[in-house]
Amino acid sequence: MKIRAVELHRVAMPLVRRFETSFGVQTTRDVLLVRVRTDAGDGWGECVAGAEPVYSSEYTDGAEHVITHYLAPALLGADSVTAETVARLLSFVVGHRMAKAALETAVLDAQTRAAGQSFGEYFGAVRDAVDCGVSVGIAPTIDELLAEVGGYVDEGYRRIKLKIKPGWDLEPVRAVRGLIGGLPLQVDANTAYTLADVDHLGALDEFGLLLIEQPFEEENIASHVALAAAIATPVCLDESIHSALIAVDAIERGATSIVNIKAGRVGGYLEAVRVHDVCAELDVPVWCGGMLETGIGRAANVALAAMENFTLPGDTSASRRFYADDITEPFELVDGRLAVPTGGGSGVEVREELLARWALRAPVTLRA
Ligand code: SMG
Ligand code: MG
Repeated sequence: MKIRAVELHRVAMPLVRRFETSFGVQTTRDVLLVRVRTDAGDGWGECVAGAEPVYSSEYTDGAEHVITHYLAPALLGADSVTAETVARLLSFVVGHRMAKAALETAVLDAQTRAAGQSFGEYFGAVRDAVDCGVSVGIAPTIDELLAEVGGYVDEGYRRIKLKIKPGWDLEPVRAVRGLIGGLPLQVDANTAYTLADVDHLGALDEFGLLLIEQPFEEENIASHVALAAAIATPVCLDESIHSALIAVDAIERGATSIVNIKAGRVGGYLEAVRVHDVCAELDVPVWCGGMLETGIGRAANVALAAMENFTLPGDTSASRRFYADDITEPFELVDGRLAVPTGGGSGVEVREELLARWALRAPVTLRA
């Protein structure tokens, strides 16, 4: 395909409720959406970077800058681009995986739409609906936490994930376990602990958690190896896993026995599929992480999560978990599952009137 233009949209999406993690509180999502216009049709991609570099080194303004000045010009200057060649064309830029992923996804969307192939078919999906979990933020009080979790249980979610940090861990986990009985439960620390906390984290063993996600900083594989050897709860890496190569290394070193896959974090859905594949070869189950995606990113995540080795429920919640209205048709939970879109490409359509209404500024169009 020839890429004729890359269009950058910035929209502000209000969250239906505050989302607190160990690194801060979010009340809106400032999102960068990318549309590629090609000779075979258009495609959309979503950049999952946050507004500030507090979760990952990437952030929305930085992603927009690197796309504008480096990544988009490389694609616009190429005679022919396919989803399979995007990573190589962009490899001269170090890192910036979330920015690269947004572009690769847009190209993949255009390409598969033109071919009448769904993302699920392209990825090799084996199911037509995926089991869904929900990620629950740190709440002001235990009572408020229980009210929120109770609502999600009533909606039918098949797994609860609690955000934890020092001072908000054993007590909320005990309370939620009491509320939900045997429903699968896991925790995510977003790097808030250190190796000095190993004994404390071992106290989580009594709650029969599916896993503890990323307790230590992303570069610190060694501390995760030590924790995994010391506690019964399986350790699962999120922030640390930037590629299939790193996943294999972390697994072989004993740092992680379950892997959270986020396409943005690994540079795109093609690498996400490779992470899935290497984990399957090593008998390591995977699940699909979430980055508060709009319907654009959610559609792709649900298709990815339909692959065989995604055996644990993902952070693939319904649109309404974060947004009163979605930028595409909303994803709705049916019996604790989301249906995998079947239309060409991502299978969802961007609602242009909402794009205009929520725009932070006029779209920027980059041409060769
Ligand atoms: O999309 O449901 C979702 C959010 C899931 O908790 C979630 N994501 O570390 O796994 C994680 C966090 C990162 C998002 S906050 C920037
Ligand atoms: Mg996480």
